Amino acid sequence: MVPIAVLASGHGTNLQALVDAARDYRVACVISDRRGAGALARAEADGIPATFVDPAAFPDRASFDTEIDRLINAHGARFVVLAGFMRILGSAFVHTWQGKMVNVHPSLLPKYRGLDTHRRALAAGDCEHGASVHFVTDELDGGPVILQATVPLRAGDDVASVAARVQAQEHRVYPFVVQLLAQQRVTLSPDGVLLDGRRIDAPLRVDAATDLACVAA
Ligand code: NHR
Ligand code: GAR
Repeated sequence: MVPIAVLASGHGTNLQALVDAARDYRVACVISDRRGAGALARAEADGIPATFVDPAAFPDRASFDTEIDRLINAHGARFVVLAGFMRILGSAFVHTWQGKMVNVHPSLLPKYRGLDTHRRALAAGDCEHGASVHFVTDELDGGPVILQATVPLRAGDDVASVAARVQAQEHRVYPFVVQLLAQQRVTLSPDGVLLDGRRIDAPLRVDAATDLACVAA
């Protein structure tokens, strides 16, 4: 089983989904930049080493990143999976893990990079929204997208109803993509994202009704 590191700042529902669906990978460690993050408690409950790394304890961002990198390696992790991780990582760290680090972002990228995505999609009157799983590069929320899960936006929706609908899809597709990474079926090349060695021209696209077994069959 391929060891992965999960970086999380929040409740850790994506971490939980990753743990519960693990097959060819295993969560070797959880690292958080927030003391008391739900993700740390969930990890401990599952017997996974969990570490809070206090950004305030480091003189600059680069030395914080170096400590994260040390922990990841100490646990033998081969992939870094950002799951609601809210701290921007510097270019040295990103280059070290290029092609081995992914993020789930709550929008249909390239729409709504950055924060507060659900409010922005609602304010724009979009009828479709969703989540994207992408390789992490220096360009914030700008790395090559592997897969997108779409959800409808409906009259009467608010940020909470949309967040719940998007997160239900995140919990389904993120473990699926991490499984493909662990199997080395999805890789990053200079040409872009490869699936089974062939370049995908556009992100894989699914919705709640899609049978994921058919996506990369
Ligand atoms: N790091 C790099 N280099 N590239 C990416 O694409 C990254 C990244 C680190 C995190 C997740 C991302 C998201 O899914 C992510 C992608 C935090 C911020 C942010 O502004 C932006 C994007 C993401 C995560 N963080 C502030 C900071 O100064 C802090 C904001 C806060 O604490 O509320 O680090 O959306
Ligand atoms: C997820 O919805 C994820 O897409 C989002 O935060 C949530 C984390 O939930 N990520 C970001 O906003 C990154 N900036 P979780 O802690 O329950 O997995």
